[in-house]
Amino acid sequence: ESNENNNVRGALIVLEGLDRSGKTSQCSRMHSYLVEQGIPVELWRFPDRNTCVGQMISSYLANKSQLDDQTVHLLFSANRWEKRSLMESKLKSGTTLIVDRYSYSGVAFSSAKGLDIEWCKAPEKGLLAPDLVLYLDISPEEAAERGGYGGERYERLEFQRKVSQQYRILRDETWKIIDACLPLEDVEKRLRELALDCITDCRNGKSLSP
Ligand code: DGP
Ligand code: NA
Ligand code: NA
Repeated sequence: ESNENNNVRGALIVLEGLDRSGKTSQCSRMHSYLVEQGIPVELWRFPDRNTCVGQMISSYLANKSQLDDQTVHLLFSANRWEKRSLMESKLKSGTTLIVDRYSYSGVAFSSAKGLDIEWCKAPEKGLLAPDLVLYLDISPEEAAERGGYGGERYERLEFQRKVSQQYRILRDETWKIIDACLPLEDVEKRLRELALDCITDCRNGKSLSP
């Protein structure tokens, strides 16, 4: 009843964390749960490897092509920009988006290579701001012990340590930090609660910010 224009919108919910933090499986669990609750929701991820830009990124990550750090940074950003208008229309039409990685990954991974952090942030400006950032917190050492680093370019302990430091610089008081080493079900439950609260706030008229 609080929404006079009937413009109930979906929530933009982002999950971030190191490789092997459990993000991807938690995203899909959250997605299934929200579907069961009858909430209009889609599961997205970045990089989106399905687009032409995404295929360039994928080949770079697989070490099948070489690109300099600035170039690949801008490709990751372009990959988010190419989905921006679809993202906006989904949210405005009431669909909640669960997004596995977003601009924070962009800045954390590239600045971990030594690129200037402000330079890294610049191309992300103007993308839609998330309503909720959920950070799955795990030390690089614990993540590495989980095994199954897939062999992609960034999946090395030394580099993940640097990424972890950059995430620390980026995080602010609005982020929700979840201990990724708790039992899977506890992590899942906490994420659900936070997501449901956020979806409710958005339905009650919290506006979409650039
Ligand atoms: P994923 O598909 O979530 O495993 O991501 C692939 C790898 O790419 C992973 O190591 C994280 C990294 N990554 C994700 N987004 C970005 C980005 O925007 N910029 C950079 N440099 N790396 C990213
Ligand atoms: Na990965
Ligand atoms: Na992942």
